[in-house]
Amino acid sequence: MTDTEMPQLQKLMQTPEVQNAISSISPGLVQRRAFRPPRCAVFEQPFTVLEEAHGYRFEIDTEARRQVPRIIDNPVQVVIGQDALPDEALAAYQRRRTVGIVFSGGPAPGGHNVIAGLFDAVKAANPDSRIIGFLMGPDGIIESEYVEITEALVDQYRNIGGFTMIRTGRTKIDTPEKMALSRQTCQDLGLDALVVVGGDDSNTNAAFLAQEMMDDGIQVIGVPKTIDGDVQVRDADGNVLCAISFGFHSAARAFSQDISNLCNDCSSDRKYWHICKVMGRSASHLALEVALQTHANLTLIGEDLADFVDERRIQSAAPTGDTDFTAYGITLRHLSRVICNAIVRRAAVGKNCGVLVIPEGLLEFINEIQVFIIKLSTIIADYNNKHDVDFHTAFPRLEDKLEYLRRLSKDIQGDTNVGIWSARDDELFNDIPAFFQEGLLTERDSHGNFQFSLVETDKVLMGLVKDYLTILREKGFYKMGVERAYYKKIMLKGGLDPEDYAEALFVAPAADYLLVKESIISLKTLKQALVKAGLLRDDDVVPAAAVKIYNKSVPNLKTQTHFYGYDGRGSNPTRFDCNYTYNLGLTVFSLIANGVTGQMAAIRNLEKDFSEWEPIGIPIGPLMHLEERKGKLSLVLEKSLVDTKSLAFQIVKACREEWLAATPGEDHYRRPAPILFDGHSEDERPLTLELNRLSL
Ligand code: FBP
Repeated sequence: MTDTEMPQLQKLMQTPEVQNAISSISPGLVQRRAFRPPRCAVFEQPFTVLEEAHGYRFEIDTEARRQVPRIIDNPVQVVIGQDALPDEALAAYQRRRTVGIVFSGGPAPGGHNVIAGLFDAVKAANPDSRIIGFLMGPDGIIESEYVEITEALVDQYRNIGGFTMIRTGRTKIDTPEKMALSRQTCQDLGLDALVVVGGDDSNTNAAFLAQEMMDDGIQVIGVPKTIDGDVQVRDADGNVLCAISFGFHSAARAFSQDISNLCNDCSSDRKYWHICKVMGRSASHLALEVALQTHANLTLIGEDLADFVDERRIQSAAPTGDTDFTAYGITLRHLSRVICNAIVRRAAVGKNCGVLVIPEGLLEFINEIQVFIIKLSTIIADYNNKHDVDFHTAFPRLEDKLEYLRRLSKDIQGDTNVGIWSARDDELFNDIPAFFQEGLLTERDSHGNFQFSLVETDKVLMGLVKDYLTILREKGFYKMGVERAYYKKIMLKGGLDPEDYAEALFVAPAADYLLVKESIISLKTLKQALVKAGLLRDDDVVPAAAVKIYNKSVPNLKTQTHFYGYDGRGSNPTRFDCNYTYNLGLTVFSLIANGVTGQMAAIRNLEKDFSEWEPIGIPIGPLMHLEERKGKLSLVLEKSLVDTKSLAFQIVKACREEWLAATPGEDHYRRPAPILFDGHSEDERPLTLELNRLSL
């Protein structure tokens, strides 16, 4: 740019048109910020009280009763709207409060609206009340890092995705020191209540904090967050209290939009299989919703694979009267065969393309891998408990880690974990590719969870798929089907009789898509087939048209891998999540104002119309049970996995064949609308909820 052009550019940049184009305040942002979610009917009244909801039953873990005795007998409570309160109750309701709030774990769309709902309710009850936002997750509580949440701050983030306002972190308040520091911060700030917005681990933390801070008069309330959708609450009789955690719908819709675009792309040029790994650390809820939203050609559901029974193995063991236990549960190899089958069948009808959805937590449902994950988690946790330096610092390189495992298997480590890692484990582990070994040895998160997002599950699986497809191609079982009309055109153009050649070339010469015979796997075998059929002599050259048809039948699998996770986690919330989270914020205040602690705010009837939504408080203590974490049993909230008996799953299963579309003609993709904020094209709620409601 010349010196004379520079001032001109600067002048131009000041014009409203350019300013408008480069402003970070987009029209969509303005619209989102201005939106005020509707309130559940009970919040239309100025006050609320809590009523015990009878008829719910929990099976309480004895360890939970021992560790959180003061909140374990909390009941389920329903929020009821009131026009007026008796004087004493009114004073308690409206008293000046300081409420702290923290985000914990991964972001989930809608988090800002929890703050907005809480802020609006707190300020409506008493404009002098304060809200403190702890920064960077639980670390903010431990280290007393916080901001005061003001109206201007709330207005900046209404209906906006991310946890940007106060950010988040994964630290767990899991030691007496961290608990003491957290308690000190809450006391120093004069908190009346602390709100923990998080998933299973964070709500577990909330329960312990509630127990610990009861004597300080500090109430602790949890909020069910996670895009994974695995925080769902039912009582012991299966009655639904919380159908889904917030953030799930928005993330699923964001993933579905992108995956639907891939369906459009791949059915246009028919040259790629798109391999889409979709977040969801353990449960496959997101993959299931994506399947319903997009009708991708093949969606794997971890929970379904865990139920797999290899009938052939059972039958072959039957005559001996033995049970072949290896028949239960799927292996990686077998799973790769399932994928190959889909690819081969679509290829046979000319579809050298497709969309495969893999849930991030898939490996947890594959027997042989799950065993490795559990064993390695125990070994790493045990090492960390016994040594000053942690496992990953002590053994930074993969070779060092493998050497440690080798020594362990040979009983020369002087460690108590001898026996966990056998010579056979070592042998099997050494058989897998280095990148996968690294993945399985990867650092566990602060809760001791295996970090599935760091493992290239798709790469492991597709490696096996490609190897097996090569074998199938060499054996002549994997071919591209050639369209009959195309075949005819090429042969006639080459001066050959299509009917004569069809008999020699194809398995079923009358079909719409013609499959070249298994024995024809090269130009040499093509010539042999034509000679055998009397169409050529030994010294003839294979006609160009026949070569062209043969080449057309040779498959060439090209894949593109995609990971859908962080993008959806950061997406703007759908209207469902905006409404859900804002009302969760209002519910949190009702629980606080009515003096309870150790409860999780929730909305009952999420699967129904908004007019039927009912804000409730769910006791956290009874939801806790013992699970293996960091090599020992710990109390945590039970994760909800996909129920393979649920209607949503059964419908996906029933549609599998149709969505695979291994038939001539169009695929059956569904095109979900983008996450719109107004208009009527948006789904009212997750399709999973919509369907499961029908079986409730
Ligand atoms: P939360 O359970 O904390 O909401 O997070 C879930 C999740 O989004 C998983 O789907 C994913 O495996 C994980 O977070 C990734 O975590 P990180 O942010 O540590 O990479």
